[in-house]
Amino acid sequence: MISREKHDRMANAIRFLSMDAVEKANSGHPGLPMGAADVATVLFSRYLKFDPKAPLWADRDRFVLSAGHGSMLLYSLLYLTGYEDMTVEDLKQFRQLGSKTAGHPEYGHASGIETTTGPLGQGIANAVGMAIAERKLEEEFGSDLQNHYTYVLCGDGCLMEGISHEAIALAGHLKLNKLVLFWDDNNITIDGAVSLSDSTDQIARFQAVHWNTIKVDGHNPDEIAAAIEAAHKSERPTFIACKTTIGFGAPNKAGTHKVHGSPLGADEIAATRKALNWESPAFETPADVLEAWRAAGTRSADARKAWEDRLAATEETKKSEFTRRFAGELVSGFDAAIDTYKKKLAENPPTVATRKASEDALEVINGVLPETLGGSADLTPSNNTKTSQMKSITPTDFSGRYMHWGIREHGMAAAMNGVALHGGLIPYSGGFMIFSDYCRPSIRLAALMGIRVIHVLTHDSIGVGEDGPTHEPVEHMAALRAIPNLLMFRPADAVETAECWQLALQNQHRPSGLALTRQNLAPSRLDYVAENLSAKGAYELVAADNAKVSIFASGSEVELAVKAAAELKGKGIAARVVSVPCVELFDEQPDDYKKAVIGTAPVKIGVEAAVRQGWDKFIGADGTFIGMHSFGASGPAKDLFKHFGITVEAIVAAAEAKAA
Ligand SMILES: Cc1ncc(C[n+]2csc(CCOP(=O)(O)OP(=O)(O)O)c2C)c(N)n1
Repeated sequence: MISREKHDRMANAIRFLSMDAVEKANSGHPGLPMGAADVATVLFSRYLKFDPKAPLWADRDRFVLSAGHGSMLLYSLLYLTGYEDMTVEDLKQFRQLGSKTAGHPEYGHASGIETTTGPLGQGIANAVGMAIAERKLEEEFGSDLQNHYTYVLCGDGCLMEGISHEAIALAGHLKLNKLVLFWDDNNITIDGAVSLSDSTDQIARFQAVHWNTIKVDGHNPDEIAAAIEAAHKSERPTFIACKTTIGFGAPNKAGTHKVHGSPLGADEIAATRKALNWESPAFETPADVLEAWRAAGTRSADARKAWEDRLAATEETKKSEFTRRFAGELVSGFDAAIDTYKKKLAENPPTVATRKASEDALEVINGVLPETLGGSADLTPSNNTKTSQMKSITPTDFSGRYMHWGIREHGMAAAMNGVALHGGLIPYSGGFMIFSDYCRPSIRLAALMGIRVIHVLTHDSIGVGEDGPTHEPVEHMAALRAIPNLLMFRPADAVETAECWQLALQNQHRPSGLALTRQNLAPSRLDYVAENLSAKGAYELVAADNAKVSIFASGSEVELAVKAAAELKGKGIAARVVSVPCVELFDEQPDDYKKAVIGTAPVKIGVEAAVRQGWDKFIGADGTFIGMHSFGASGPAKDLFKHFGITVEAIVAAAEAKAA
């Protein structure tokens, strides 16, 4: 039992480390760690199941600091509870270049940071994904191996962001009862009082989406503890509104926005020391307090050992499957399954839309990889993401493998990040490519974190047709290609689609997007080739001796390029075709490969039903680009391609004009 006095001193240790680190960095947010220190102390010292000696323990509780600007709260906790890779030195390096203690928590910088937070609201949705993963894996592997809570701490800002609503509505619907959200209800944001911009009744809001709601004094450890215990008994996710004072303890600045985003200053820190009766110098935690915190850090060591014993005693096949899944490794027969499928495609190359080709590839993939968690943002029949193996997940049945995310692209993408971060599952989504804009912040974070989430982005150009310009991506390929570490695939036919899926799955530390067509495409890869030709990002599809013209194209425009090359040949102009399924992978090839692919033909033409941006690396500034220069339009797809001049004739004419 932790006495009130001890609790207060433990919480104050967080407050002072946070104040001191922000002061030293002369940058950061002391207000949240000071205000939320009591909530965090109760959670970490009494309830959170974690072991700093085994930070990746698959059955640990997850803690997400959604209000990432309060990062010093998390760093203080990691240091105090005894994570070996978080030292006082690290705290002193807060916000410095190359330090683990970045301005906002960054996944991978130090153990115990479960996700990258900072963009408000993302952490809530990540946590929903983690809770989904836990529930799904408990269903699959049993509660002996998976049975943990997901806790998340958010502020007013997280709750104002729209993504929070997408996430909590889904969590309430799915009855994710092992999800507990603490709201640091301090009434303050950057501009001042919350009342400047919001008057939401948050309790009513959470009740409306079927959460269990509890209100506590966020500085009263007994009330906080009682709320957590009530949450553990709930059949729904629990929202704990914790009334707190931002910057708690600072005599002159607490309760004001002045403590939100700037150091307290030496005078105010000295006054806080006095007010909280804290005598230790900066960055020093009194021995008895550190000891209490270290004891909190060893609380779950026995539970972890017991879990390891249970895993060791698990039947061999199940055990190795569980271990493989959490290591993120694919089954050994995965590549062989794709290879067999490629052989089958070569026997009878299909004319299909790549969204359909993706479904066919997924039929093979989902047959061999039980860890895929498919889904769609309410576009299942259009995205073709649900294969025969996939039963829908429902609030009462998590034995399925298919998520109906609802019309919530942003929440979906962020929750998928949470699923991937949790481990044990590979999430892939479905959505219209145009609405990648709606989930771009989460795709960006997946890329920043280096996690494997896969976005199936169908209806990838004016090929959408009648739905018109609101639904026709134009700048999206370029915009997505601009995100570092994201692999954007735009396959040209069924074989490339299978290859791109293979690459997306093999890349354990990168997210991927697959841009897929609505309209049918003629096959461009007619012969079986064992090698994954898409792996180099771009390759010569049609060769020509002494080529005068090189045509570079991706996706649906490869078919046009191939036809144009054949016509040019008939006219005595030698033209080669390069298929470009993934610009990022091409960029990573050695220079001599890139040179060979770009070739020496004097005329270079790029074809993609999208904006030119990015294509100059293939065709040069003086190359010809056949693509989009404006928004699309509504009409049958074939009329649109003609209207916007993306045709075989246009390619041939451009080549003739320049090759002459
Ligand atoms: C999506 C997003 N928009 C804006 C910001 C910048 N920002 C950081 S903290 C903050 C205010 C948050 O207020 P609150 O959640 O109440 O935090 P507190 O003031 O209690 O620390 C803002 C606007 C951000 N990090 N993310």
